[in-house]
Amino acid sequence: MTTRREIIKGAAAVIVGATVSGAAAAQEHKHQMEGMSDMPMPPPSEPSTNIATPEMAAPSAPRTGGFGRVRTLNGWSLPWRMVGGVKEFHLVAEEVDHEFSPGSKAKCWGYNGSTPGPTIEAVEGDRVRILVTNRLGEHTSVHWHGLILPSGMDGVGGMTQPHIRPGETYAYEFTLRQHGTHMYHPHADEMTQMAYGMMGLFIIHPRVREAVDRDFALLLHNWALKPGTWRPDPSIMVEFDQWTFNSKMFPAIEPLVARTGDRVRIRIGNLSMWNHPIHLHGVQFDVTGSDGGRWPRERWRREVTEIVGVGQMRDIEFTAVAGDWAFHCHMAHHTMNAMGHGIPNQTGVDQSGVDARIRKISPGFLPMMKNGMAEHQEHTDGGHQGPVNTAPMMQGKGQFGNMEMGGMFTVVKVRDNIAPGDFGDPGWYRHPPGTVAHRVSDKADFGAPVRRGA
Ligand SMILES: [Cu+2]
Repeated sequence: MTTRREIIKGAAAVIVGATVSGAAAAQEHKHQMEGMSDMPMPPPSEPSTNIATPEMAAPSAPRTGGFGRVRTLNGWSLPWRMVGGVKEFHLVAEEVDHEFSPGSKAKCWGYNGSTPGPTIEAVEGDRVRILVTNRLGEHTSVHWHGLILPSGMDGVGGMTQPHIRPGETYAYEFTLRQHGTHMYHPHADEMTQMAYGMMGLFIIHPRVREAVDRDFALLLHNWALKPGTWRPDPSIMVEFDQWTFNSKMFPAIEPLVARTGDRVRIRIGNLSMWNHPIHLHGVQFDVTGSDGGRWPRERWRREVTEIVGVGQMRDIEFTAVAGDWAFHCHMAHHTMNAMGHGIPNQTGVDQSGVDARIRKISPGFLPMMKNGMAEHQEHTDGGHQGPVNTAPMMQGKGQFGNMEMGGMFTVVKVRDNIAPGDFGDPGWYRHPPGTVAHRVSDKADFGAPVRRGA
């Protein structure tokens, strides 16, 4: 039986330059990736060439690295090392302490200290070996979603392989015979393990580099983290209350930063329990690929919203236009954080007098919704306490006021002066004079609009 110490040593050996702590490793490699994300792909003739840090280049050190070509929002790419001509990765299935956004934390499950797990990046033609160490309390397996491989490497626990029991490490090994955007996730107690956050992206680059300047990737997911609890409920089938890009919800999702004129790709995978119509403001994007790889150009479609079905991948591409552009799921409840869904509708209800009586039973009761729900953000921003460990339903401050968003929402921020490889938040867009919607009257009877029935 492998001891815990041996497992930790094994994991540390492949995560070069990081501590044995998974969370610290994630942080370390996030920083590495920030400097590496725009580095060139290896030339086609040398598909195994790495981007090496100085310690990686030391003669005695194994050849180790990761591409960091893809910017996994709020995430990271898994380093690898060459072992006898095989690109070897090491995933560790384990419990992680996760923060969805400030005010909402949970015990989740993931890989190598994060949910989603690190992105695996490789090149078409690579021979890859993926070690999977199980540090959970129950067995697991990993299914390589969308990859063409031998049946026995497909990761269906009990069917194509024995389950990976707690403490065990299994090796998956196959040659990558395709390129495109793919995923990995357990195929053992799948409902529970995915509900707790076990999933990751598996991106295979073509041998000839694609003309893309910025390459973002994210996984869509949903969670049932009931107010006042610290562990998602895997039994929930429909009534989720947290909606995430890479296990983060607005305002904790990082912006997608690009330079004006950049060709931008966003790779979107869905391992949630709902289909999500993903919408981008400001441009018509091309849908350029799916789980089936990059489509021939004649199959590209111009869209502004693309439904990413459960278990599907979609790649979208566009040429960046200066501005701040909302990027979100178009299911309006999916751009909210935790909220109750079964409450009576109070809009238009005169609650005067009732509030004082309710406060006798429930001190602190605040009547809401008479004129809509926007006041919710004012209340919570003003210090009105909701349930413990529950992110306010709507959040976010823009340069003109409350954004009243949550969940699957972030901003594509395009500026003229962004340096290659710079993904830092540039702040809010400075609109050219005369290009912002503005008030022309504060009288409700202004003008002579045509109104039915008036
Ligand atoms: Cu959605």
